[in-house]
Amino acid sequence: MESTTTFTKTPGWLDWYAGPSRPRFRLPPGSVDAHCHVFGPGAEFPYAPERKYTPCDASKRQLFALRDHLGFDKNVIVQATCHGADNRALVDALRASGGRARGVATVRRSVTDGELQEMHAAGVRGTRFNFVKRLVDFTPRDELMEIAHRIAPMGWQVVIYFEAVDLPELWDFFTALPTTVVVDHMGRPDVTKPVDGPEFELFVKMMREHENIWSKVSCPERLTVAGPPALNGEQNAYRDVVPFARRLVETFPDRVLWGTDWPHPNLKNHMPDDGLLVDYIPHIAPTAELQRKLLVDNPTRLYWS
Ligand code: 0GY
Repeated sequence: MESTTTFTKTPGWLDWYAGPSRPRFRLPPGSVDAHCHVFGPGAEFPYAPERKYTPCDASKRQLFALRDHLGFDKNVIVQATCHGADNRALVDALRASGGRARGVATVRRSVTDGELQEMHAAGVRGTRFNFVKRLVDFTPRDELMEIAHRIAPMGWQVVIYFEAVDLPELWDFFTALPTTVVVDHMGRPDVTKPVDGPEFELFVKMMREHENIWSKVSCPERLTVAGPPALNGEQNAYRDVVPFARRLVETFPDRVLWGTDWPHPNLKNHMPDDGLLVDYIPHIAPTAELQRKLLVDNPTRLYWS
């Protein structure tokens, strides 16, 4: 049995950036960081035995301090795979947020109605299905669909995380989901391919044909090949990701969300300054109206109404 106090982070794992700059971009009042995590602390909320990585601790107190520093009003905290389906750290953070955080949990078929109701009361509004093979073991689709049908009447959404190459195979499952569906990080496009090439066109087609499907236009630091300004010396941060995110923001302005992804799991090359990540937002949402929809109206409608 693993001691709860001896978690050693995965080799190569970068700690989150403790001194983020203050963004030059002023977030509109009521802005929501709609994708972030809490990790442990492991001594209080042990990491799951089935996890594929061990992160560094990133507590609710540190998350709320970042929220205030960057100028966000609220958070949507997403259950990360290192906590499996043990949502205690997430629920603890939601309860401590004073109504300023909502959550997306991970649940298994064995979850009881009472547990779902308890999570709902704490502020959980969705469940996450992860299809990224390096992060999770396979779960049969019928089990996931059963969960989706149980949470649908509660007004919960399904958040899906997958790689672009897997979309053709997952299409039928995604488009049959009975809830609002939110895609993490634009379905992880390969940004070395053209923004109007067949791979990203398929993603755009899914959003066009299915009005219940939304996308987070987050994680340029995860998708970029060109790198951040500190590495390549360019002014326009994450310039190779901009066309993909901007296309979604301009095509589906009422169905996009943005989040920091703090504390940035599994980054081994560079750890972003979250202040600079906020400064990326006007590159993908160039007008005040698009910014307000992306940061305020859309997440508020989805999570607080
Ligand atoms: C993210 C991305 C990653 C990890 C997880 O739940 C997780 O472990 O989502 C990743 O490794 O790409 O959005 O946090």
